Amino acid sequence: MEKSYLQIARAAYQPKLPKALQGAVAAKEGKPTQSVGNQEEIQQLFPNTYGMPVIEFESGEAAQLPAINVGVILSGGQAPGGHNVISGLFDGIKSINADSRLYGFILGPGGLVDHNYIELTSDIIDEYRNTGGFDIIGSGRTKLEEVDQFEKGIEVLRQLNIKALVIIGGDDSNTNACVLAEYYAAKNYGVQVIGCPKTIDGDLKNEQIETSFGFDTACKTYSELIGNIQRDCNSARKYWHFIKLMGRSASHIALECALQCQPNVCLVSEEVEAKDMTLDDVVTYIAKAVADRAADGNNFGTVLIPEGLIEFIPAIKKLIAELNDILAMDEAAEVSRKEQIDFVKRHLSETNLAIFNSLPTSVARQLALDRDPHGNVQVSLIETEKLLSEMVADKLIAWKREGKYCGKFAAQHHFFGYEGRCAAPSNYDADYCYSLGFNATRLIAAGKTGYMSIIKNTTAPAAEWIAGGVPITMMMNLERRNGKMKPVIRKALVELDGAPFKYFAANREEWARQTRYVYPGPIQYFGPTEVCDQPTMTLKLEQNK
Ligand code: FBP
Repeated sequence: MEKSYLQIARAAYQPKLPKALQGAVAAKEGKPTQSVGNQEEIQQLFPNTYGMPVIEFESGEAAQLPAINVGVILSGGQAPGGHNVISGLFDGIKSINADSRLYGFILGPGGLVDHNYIELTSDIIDEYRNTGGFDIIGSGRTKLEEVDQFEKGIEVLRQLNIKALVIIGGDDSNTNACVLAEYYAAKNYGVQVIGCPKTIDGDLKNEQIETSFGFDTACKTYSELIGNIQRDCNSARKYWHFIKLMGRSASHIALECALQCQPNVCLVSEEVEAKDMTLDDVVTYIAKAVADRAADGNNFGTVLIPEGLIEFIPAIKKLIAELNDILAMDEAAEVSRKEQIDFVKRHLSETNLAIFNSLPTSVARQLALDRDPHGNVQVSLIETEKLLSEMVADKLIAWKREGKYCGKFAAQHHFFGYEGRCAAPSNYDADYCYSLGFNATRLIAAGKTGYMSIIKNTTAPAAEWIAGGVPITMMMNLERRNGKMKPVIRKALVELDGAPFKYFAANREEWARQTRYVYPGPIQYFGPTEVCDQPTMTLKLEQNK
């Protein structure tokens, strides 16, 4: 494989570990835990893995442990740092016993079911240390939820003498990890299942999980690009840039990029929902910012749009909920793709049908078409940035006629998502991911199953990070998915009373009218620590640092 100079230099980087993981560990167990919601139901569904304590590792006494074979799966969307989780796992099991082996299942959970795997040897691992991407074994979105799949899985796990499986994924994949852990525990199959918190979306976080890995690098990559656009925009002074940012439902990425770049407008879906805004309210809000700047002679600006916005406009949210139920009906499976729109229209209630018909055809189509395997609308396929800029343009024409606006409006559109998911991990993600993987092997050695690997206190230097595990059931509640109530990890949305949003809200009027752009520049891997090792603004504000 040919490599860039940065790749070669970066391969030699040794990620940092928390002090507690630098030698032998002892597990300190907390009190029994409860799920965040629907406690009785979750306990009934997970009798073997419910109520376990939170674990924190401390330095312990060295012991001779037997070799252990571990399997690893990358699940869902790519996130920077996945390769470091795997190299942390590899180094972790080798430090337990040099004869331990690591197997990677190819292209996500499907690899386990189809018995598609490779052994990850040191030659392979060394090629991928500190690199972005998931290409070492590939990823996939197959949903592990059927007994047949679990049984197919155990066949290959037994064949390879694998005693523990590590699933690196987001909220949905870790929910499945928990279901699998429970199943194998109930059957006494002797295979532990451990999760690792991954997703650029930043929505897998709670009191125990500070952040999901990849969020840091992805936001820094998008912020570099937004900063570059802002320089261009402030140089040419003739365009409004409408920038949609990945992140699925939650607006964490858009908010973090706004904190880093100080754009003129940033929409936060959670606020749109809380204020019960209509699509027209959102358009008016942006058009007002455009008109105000035009009054000062500034016919340029930037608008950040979270990709899930459309789902949070209350009327559209209700429409999507009904569409989900319609698409989950048995008859829906019989309908051809061509007939799908007519099928949903026949079943929609009068109010939702009116909203559906009022949407631009491309948006309506996307909302009515297939869901991903976890039942989510594929929001990355909806061109909200174009929809909004067209509606803003129409409103400005009307305002011009009424004498309320006098300016020029020309828009450019961007969607940043895939550009950041495989970036070379920042120092933060390189260290965090390596620690998550290494730590997972300590949970395995401690005999745990149904836990997620956690690393906390990450705004402090890495040596002071706290390592441990959280029972996955602790993060669960029941939610409606594909027309049925299911146990799932509660998604963390932007909290409107949280410090990151409050900071943004306190400054946004000034950022809207004035030109207060910040240009973060590219991620730096070598150089002064204040340039290379900054955590996200979200994390710093959340932790009051
Ligand atoms: P995960 O939740 O699996 O980490 O995926 C994150 C994500 O990048 C979302 O932000 C985005 O909506 C989605 O994946 C895109 O999915 P796909 O990769 O299938 O196009």
